Amino acid sequence: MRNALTAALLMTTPALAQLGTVSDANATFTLVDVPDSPTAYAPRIVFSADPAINTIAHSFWWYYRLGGDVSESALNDSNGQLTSMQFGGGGIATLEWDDVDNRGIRAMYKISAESTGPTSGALIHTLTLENLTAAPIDIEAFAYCDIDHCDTAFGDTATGGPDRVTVNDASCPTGYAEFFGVRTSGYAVFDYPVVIDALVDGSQTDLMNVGLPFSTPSDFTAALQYSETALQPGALFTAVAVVGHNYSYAPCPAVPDTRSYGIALAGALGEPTIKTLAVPVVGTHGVLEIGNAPPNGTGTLLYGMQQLAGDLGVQAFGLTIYVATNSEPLTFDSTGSLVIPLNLPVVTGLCASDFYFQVLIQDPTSPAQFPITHTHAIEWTIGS
Ligand SMILES: [Ca+2]
Ligand SMILES: [Ca+2]
Ligand SMILES: [Ca+2]
Repeated sequence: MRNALTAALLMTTPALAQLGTVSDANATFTLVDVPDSPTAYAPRIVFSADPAINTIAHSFWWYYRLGGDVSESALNDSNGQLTSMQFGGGGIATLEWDDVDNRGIRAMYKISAESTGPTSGALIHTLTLENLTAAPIDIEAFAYCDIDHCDTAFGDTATGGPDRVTVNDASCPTGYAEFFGVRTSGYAVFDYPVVIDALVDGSQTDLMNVGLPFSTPSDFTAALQYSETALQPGALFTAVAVVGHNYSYAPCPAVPDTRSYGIALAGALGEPTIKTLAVPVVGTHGVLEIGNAPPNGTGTLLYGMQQLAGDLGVQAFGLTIYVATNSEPLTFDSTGSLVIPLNLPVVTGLCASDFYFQVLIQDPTSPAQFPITHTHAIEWTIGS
């Protein structure tokens, strides 16, 4: 149910390829392989942002476990289930699964290589899962990363926790690597292959904040865990993992918030509704849900960083408009609803910004001078 705004914010990329490379100035990411089964090891990747050091990351991948599963599974391409793989401009690669392992979840994995300076950068790994089933589901997601700092599997040490791990190698003392997760529920750090073996061993594994400091120089690997309880049908779950090279990711200090204001205008169906399904957290999708609109009808999303006349709105022709200044057309489904996921990228100036939303709806039963009803308005404060 993507509309034009959503498509634009999700940032689609045109080129199709099997496996490939994306880059943003000095930050380069290459995906070498994709797991061919749910119990496969993580694939090889190449990531570097410092021209003097070839690579800092040897492999990275996502694993998942749904409520009731006895073990974790790798996102994988068995039976050709990887629907699309795109390596596009702007340092963005996207992989999509319409239905992961026929489990009733759609997955989008976006990798964004971002330069943060001549010898520094980040890989932003964003995994978004959508519940396609008719019932709530519990999700555990795992970001696994094998960092080989200084392009050597040996010699690495690490400190930090619980959501941030810093990796050093005495053979290149001026550089460092970082593995960070947004809103994680656990971590594990061990010499290869302890962590990856736990993710593919056929039994249930939860990461109990173990392995730091990682003091004996050796082959660093780590995983971060993300937990979601009762993800509702049609709702999205997002996990973000950042691999930094001479770059330390700073999470947004603002607290995400959402509030309703203004007054809806009802037609014969009663008031059309707008509500927040997922709060606006940087690195995830904030999600709006529109309801009680005419089945298969059309409307317009008003959005922007400005309110009109504050919470009072501007009244004209029997309508009250609360939001300036952008608009996008919407089409509602057969139940008169629409879910709108809005992508909130990590490395942007979105932190602590306020956004405002309202929906106008084509409805000949409107009491206004135009055949239009409208929702009340929503304000988001974007945080972390
Ligand atoms: Ca090393
Ligand atoms: Ca396991
Ligand atoms: Ca390693």
